[in-house]
Amino acid sequence: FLKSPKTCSVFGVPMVYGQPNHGTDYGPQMLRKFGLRGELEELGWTVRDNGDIAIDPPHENDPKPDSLLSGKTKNCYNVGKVCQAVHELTFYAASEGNFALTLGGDHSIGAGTVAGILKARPNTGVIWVDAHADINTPELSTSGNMHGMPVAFLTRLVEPTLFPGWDWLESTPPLHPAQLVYIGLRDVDPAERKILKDLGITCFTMQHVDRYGIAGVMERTFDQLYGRPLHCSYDIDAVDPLHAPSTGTAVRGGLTFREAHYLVEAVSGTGQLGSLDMVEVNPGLGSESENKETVEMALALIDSAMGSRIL
Ligand code: HAR
Ligand code: MN
Ligand code: MN
Ligand code: MN
Repeated sequence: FLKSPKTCSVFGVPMVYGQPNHGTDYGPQMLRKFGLRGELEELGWTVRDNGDIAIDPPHENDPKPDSLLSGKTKNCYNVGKVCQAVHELTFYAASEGNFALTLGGDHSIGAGTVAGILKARPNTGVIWVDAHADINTPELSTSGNMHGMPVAFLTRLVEPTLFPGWDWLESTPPLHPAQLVYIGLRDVDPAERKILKDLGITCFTMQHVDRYGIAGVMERTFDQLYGRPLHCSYDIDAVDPLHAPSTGTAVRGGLTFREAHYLVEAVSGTGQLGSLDMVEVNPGLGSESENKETVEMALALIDSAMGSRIL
């Protein structure tokens, strides 16, 4: 499904409004500054970098969600409109036979990247790599932060038309639970636990990584998603904060340096990866050396996902 010569469309989405911290908007420019294009070209990709998309800040006149259902969905309209723009970009890139690489920005944009990919490649399997499940519904979320909700929108646990800025989502195929696998979970809200169980979504938590090893987890992931094009949505907070400290919701006990890499090496090895998000890198948090370490980690993971090999 990817054309040759292999071409990578790059989209920067400097999104911050899905969570409370400044700084995720510096993710795309830092990844570029640390050498993204050169790395991709070295790996044989033709790179089409589309720059950063413009993001309008939330405005007091933005339509507000219905108060009962979704009143605490922070920046609902703004996040919805950005996701709409993002879905048009990934849809277009995928329709052209390009690899779609999206640089965040916070993880709310995952609703846009995945929706666009599903529109172009409806049977895509999604590997959501994260410490968190990001499947809170607006009603159940205790924070109201939309970076904790993209999977609830994708799986239609919420009705898009009830949320200002989200009606476009109806024009995209829903993400079926069988198309989704989580890896790296270790901070899941009680309400999310029930959702994951009720929908029967495959979750490889850090405990499963301990039990099966990362190789065993990846084998099981590919058994389930066999034959599908793959999309990997990589939240850098899946990685242990020892190696990726500059992120908004760091949780101890994450993927080691090698586990984090093996995961994307294995995904790349299937030859089925058609799109990737790298999100939640926040150069505004932590010391300068922590920023550098986190950006370098994200870049190295992108490299491995895009075909970098040890031998
Ligand atoms: N579950 C919490 C919430 O809904 C925190 C999850 C969001 N954190 C992230 N996303 N970085 O993966 O607010
Ligand atoms: Mn190199
Ligand atoms: Mn996330
Ligand atoms: Mn997370």
